[in-house]
Amino acid sequence: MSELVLLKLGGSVITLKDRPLRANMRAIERLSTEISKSGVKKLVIVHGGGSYGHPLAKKYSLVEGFRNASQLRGVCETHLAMLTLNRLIVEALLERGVAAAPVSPLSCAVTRRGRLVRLELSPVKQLLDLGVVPVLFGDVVMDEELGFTILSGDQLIAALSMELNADRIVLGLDVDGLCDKDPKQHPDAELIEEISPEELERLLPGLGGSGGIDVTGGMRGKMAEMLAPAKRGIPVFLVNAAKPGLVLKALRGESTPGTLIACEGRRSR
Ligand code: IP8
Repeated sequence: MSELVLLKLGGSVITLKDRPLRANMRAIERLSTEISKSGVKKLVIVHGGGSYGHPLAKKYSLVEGFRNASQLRGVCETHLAMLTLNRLIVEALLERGVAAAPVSPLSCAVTRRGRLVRLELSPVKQLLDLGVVPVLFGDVVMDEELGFTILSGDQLIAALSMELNADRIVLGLDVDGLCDKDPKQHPDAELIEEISPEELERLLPGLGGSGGIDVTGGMRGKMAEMLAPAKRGIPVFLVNAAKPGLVLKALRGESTPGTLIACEGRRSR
């Protein structure tokens, strides 16, 4: 049986974060080439929102849920912007011979107070069985209590990894991995090469939260989402996707600079 790998493409890598609705096509094309060369047979991709999702989600206060009808346009605009970014990624993959299909979380996920309570995964499973790469994304979703909210790609990939019994998660970020302190505030922060989920939990309060346009929690939010899969024995590898070749190596399971979150005994890269 081929191993199942889940890959997150961070929004800050695939978009130009300070320029609303601008994709980083050079990065998308390079990463699509790396994915096509990786030889991974069973792959699910989840991408972030970057400058397509976050500025609109912030403008219309979508995380907080329904307050007034003027936000409804924002729900639609945000989803449409995410579909546009998703299409650019899927097209780049198809051009490189990767059979990839868009899967929209708005149509298969429901949250309650921001946490996933339902996820219809039969289409994703069937795509995988056929050898197609489902490409999902952080999205605006319907919420049972709030009306709507933003589901981060990180919460989604964590849930997918557990529902699909993934063998590992690769998180492609715009930084080298996890540092022992917030590197934006502490220039002496050092990269952590390996960490257990229990040690990570202890570090969480000191990690950087949301900054700039990010509405979904920054590094602290990201790491909090990774605790559950890591505790279940799914290794999570953080790698700098802005540096050419590292995602390719991580997908192949080759040794590469980054941070591995894994229980003792699962610490092979
Ligand atoms: O970039 C958020 O997903 P993330 C998506 O993975 C939107 O946090 C629509 C802001």
